[in-house]
Amino acid sequence: MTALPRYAELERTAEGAPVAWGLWGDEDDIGRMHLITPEKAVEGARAVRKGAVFPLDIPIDLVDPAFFGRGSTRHVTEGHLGASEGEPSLGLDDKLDDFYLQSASQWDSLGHVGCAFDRYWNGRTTREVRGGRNTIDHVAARGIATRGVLVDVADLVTERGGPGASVPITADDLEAARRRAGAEVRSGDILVIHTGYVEWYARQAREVREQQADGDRITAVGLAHEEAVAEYVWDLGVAAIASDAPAAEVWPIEAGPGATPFGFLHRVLIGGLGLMLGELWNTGPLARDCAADGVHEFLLTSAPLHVPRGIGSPANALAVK
Ligand code: UVW
Repeated sequence: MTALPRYAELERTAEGAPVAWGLWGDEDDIGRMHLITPEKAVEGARAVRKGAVFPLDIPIDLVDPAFFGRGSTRHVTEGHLGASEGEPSLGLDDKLDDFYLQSASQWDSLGHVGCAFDRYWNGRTTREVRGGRNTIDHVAARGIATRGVLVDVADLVTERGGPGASVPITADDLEAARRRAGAEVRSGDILVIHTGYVEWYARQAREVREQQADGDRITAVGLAHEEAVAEYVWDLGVAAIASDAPAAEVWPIEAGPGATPFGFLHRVLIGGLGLMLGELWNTGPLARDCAADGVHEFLLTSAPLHVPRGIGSPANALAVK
């Protein structure tokens, strides 16, 4: 395809949000995922050198209580073929009760948050998204295999008060971490950002977890609410970004007229720029390996659940070095 416009060339909504609607045609549902071509899978595979595999999903029930008013997943095992509960049986089945597709390591599809009220990626309405436009099944049908690059900001986050505090990561922080890693980022890569949040969360007592689960009290590290972040990510050329933070962006969001539209970056990144967000990924072991061997690139694969009209999905992601 022809080169993408630079961020500065993008159209703007009346509110000042950059929009890339129509860039991949009016029928597009996946936005920047188009940048992941067969050549990117080959490029990712070339980054595999030692056969080390890093599963990037946290346990499905690690986040408890659930964030943002969602239900907490409960795993239930049942006897198969009519076996009585609790009795020895020939077989077993199981299910996840109250399983929210965004409750653990996840992808936010382009149907998750709109650029403005009732205006989702590519100008779609809420009704159209509920009907299956911009939804995760379009990505699930392709699968994801590309080159991944990890940037590690965990130390600076700790210095600034820790991942469980409202610590913004700026575009300059990301660029400094990229330079430290000596990692070139190329078109169609997925940028994985290690903040330390998930591992910090796993160590917390119930009281802190309850505070993090409360939408009015949660404080969490994430991308800064500033336009420079959107510009940096767009011009970097990545297909998507993922991190171990609960909402990718710093929390709480900023409301009020002066804060629109960058006070809630989901609106700009997902709804305006067509960029899927990975959240709550298990980045710690991968980050430590990258620090140890100095190699920050890898093959990144992810198979979102094929849920027709799905808004999010477990990431089912692997990094292979
Ligand atoms: C919100 O949209 C609040 O968060 P998430 O992206 O985790 O679903």
